[in-house]
Amino acid sequence: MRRASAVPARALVWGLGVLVPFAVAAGALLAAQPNAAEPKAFPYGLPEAKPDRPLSTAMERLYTQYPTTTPRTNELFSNFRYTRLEGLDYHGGDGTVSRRDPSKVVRANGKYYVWYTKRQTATPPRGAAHGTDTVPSTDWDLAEIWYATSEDGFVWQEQGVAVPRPPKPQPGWRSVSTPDVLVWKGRFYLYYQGFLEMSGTRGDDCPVTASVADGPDGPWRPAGKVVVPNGAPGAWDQYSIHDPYPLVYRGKIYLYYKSDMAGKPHHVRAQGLAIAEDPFGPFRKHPLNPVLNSGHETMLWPFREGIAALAARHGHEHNTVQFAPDGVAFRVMATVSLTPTAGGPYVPDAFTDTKDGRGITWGLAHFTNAGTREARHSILARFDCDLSRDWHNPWMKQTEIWLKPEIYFSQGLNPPQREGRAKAARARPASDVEAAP
Ligand code: AAL
Repeated sequence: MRRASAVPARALVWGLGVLVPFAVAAGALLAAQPNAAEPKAFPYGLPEAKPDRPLSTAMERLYTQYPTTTPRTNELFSNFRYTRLEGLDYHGGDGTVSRRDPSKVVRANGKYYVWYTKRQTATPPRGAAHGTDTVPSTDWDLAEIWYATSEDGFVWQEQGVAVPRPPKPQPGWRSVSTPDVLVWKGRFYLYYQGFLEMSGTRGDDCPVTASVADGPDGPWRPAGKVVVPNGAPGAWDQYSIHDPYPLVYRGKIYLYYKSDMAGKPHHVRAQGLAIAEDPFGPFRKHPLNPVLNSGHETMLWPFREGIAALAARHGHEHNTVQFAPDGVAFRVMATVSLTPTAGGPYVPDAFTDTKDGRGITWGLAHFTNAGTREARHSILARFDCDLSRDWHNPWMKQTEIWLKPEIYFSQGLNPPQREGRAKAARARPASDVEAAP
């Protein structure tokens, strides 16, 4: 081996000049290479199929809980758009006329039909303490069930009373309210709350009764008996059976309903299922009731081989759309906002015993805070949505709703709350940062 001193200086410099930058570059390259042990990052572009790799709880949920990876393509996610109805008069908004809790919309005789609670009283509601035979305690007290029709779903003509209050002691003598419709073997059935006492006396307690007719225009013959009874003493639905909502599913009548299993002051609403082979019962309550742990007024529709539901207003899962492949095991499929209250959707396959539910695109709902505080009453309104497998409107698949600042400020603190927070803010120790280690 020749001694170094023998290596000409230039060759050495040349050698170093090549090797060093190469070594530096190789080092940088190596440093940039993900350390072989480092797992590759989650891929850009959100793959449709669940990647075969360790996933965070949130990404695991994205691929296992929801029907699609984004709300944009989720048939069970939608915005809700609202339209004021034309054709219904509210007596100048003085609180003596109120329409609320619309049924599902049914298409028959070439037009759309809807049934609802109508209160026409000398005064607006005055609370249970002031309720009398003519003064209502609540907005749905001393009420009847009326109906309206429409050619297009926007302009409605009130047709008259469908179910008046029956004589005492029949269920509903105090008030009949919150109807929903079933079509079974060619006949029409209305299910509704039948009050046997003034709402607010103990709670909003009532069972459900029903009426039948050969056509949507009646005449309606009351069952004259309780059809969906309250639960046994101690049961979650012992006091109230509300918002009866029948669908035809698996060859039977699947009637969903709401109950309140805690009462004042906290009220815990949940929804149950009662099944029958005959419209006037007996209805068997599902042993797993309640089948929905959230929501208020019931709103459901056949979807694929199962049943979908909107749970609005109350509970951990309020403002969610849920799906049960068997009509019982509901899971959250989407989070939604500005949801319709007491939604009565137009469900073309509600009574066809479909195994392939197509979904919904519109319906009626109510606003219960119309008028001034002294003249409080409810109005019906139309909602449009895209919870359909046959209709795709990207405009209805936006997760952001830009409401005017005034809407947020209208939900502001009341003066005592603001004063309390200002006082607490001033009372805090002079600084939080000193505390920082
Ligand atoms: C509605 C419904 C039922 C209640 C009352 C009138 O939202 O849940 O009908 O009894 O409120």
